[in-house]
Amino acid sequence: MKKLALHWQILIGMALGVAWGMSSSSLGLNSFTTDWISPFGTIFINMLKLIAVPLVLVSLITGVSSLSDISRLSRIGTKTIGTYLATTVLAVVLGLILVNIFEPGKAFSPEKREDFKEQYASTASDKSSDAAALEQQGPLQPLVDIVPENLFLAMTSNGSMLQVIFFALLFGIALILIPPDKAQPVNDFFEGANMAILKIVDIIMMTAPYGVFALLAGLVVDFAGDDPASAWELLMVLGYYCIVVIIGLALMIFVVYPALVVTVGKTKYTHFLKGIFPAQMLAFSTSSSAATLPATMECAEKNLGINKEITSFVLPLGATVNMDGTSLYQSVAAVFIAQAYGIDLSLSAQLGIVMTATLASIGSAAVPGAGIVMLVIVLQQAGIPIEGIALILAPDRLLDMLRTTVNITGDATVAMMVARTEGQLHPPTEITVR
Ligand code: DAS
Repeated sequence: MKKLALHWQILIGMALGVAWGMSSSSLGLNSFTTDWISPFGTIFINMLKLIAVPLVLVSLITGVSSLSDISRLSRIGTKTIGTYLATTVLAVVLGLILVNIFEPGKAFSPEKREDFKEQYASTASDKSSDAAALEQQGPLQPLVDIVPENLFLAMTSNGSMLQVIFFALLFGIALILIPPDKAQPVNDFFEGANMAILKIVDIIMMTAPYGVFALLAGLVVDFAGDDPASAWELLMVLGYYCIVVIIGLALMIFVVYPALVVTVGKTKYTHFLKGIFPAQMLAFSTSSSAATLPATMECAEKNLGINKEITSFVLPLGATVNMDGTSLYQSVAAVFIAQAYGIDLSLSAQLGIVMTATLASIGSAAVPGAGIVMLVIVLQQAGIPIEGIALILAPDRLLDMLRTTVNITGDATVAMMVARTEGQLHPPTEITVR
């Protein structure tokens, strides 16, 4: 019998987890669930936390050092990287605006939010007191804190992910600047390490159906206790949270990208959407920008008429470092969790999220579930309890399909913009550009 695709397995694990959690209290299985099922959810979250630092370190070093040929394509390279960064920051800011307007995390009842706060009081209070302490140290302290004094300390669980990212960027740039014959062996090592770590992400994601089942069963039992009715509250609030993310992703697809494709790309958006649609469908079903890359390139060349020398540079780079959907999702998810735990993030903390979510999405691998792994970095940096990931893991797979679709649409948008401004568009075979 054909094996079910991973995301369907995860959705089934999710549904079974909720069903188990909802029936557990009426079957008197709450303590069994807490003692014998929930730990597997904790193991799953610990594996995500385990892989986050090595993933950031290696994928950023590999990503930055692979930009070495950009120095030769400096004009196109600068334009591409600059536009990628601009659309990513725009996506994060859009996410922050939406999550602060709709406040999905505050939809939990006050007593539930108190529960969350008590359950993780130690984590929340340590972190928020750190953040408070940070506030008192002066305006440039967040900048000072980006530079680690000890890389290995930065990589510990109390460390700062931004410090790891800072080192990775520095190391990648250094690799570009040293003689190519000296850099090559190091690049080869990190290429191999990157592949190995992505394989670990694959393995972790293979346990996802079981991890999500255990997490959700435990979450519903913790949340509902002996009152199954309040489990509905959890589902309703999660539904609200998903709607906020989906509104943000839809605004990217139907407002931000059209504005860029029409004004800079000088192309009708209906033509653009029709041209990129096959790749969007593949992104939706695979949840992987990397797996969709060949289709994105073919749609860009054949349907949108973008020359190969643009697509062969802009799209592979975009699939690796440009994840607008992921960065928007991370900013919404981070603030949603903070709201649920009653942590009011100051403006500077939210601006910190802009920086971390942008960098985290650059470091996110183009594989299923990468966005949730990198969310650990955004939470850690903002002092938000990482255990909050359990709250949002449930719908993550569906949201991953949607944000991956936005990710590749963003890549194609930038390719269209760069091609138009470089005069690198040819009349496509199937559809004429008006
Ligand atoms: N699935 C990732 C991608 O391939 C995005 C994510 O996990 O957020 O783009």
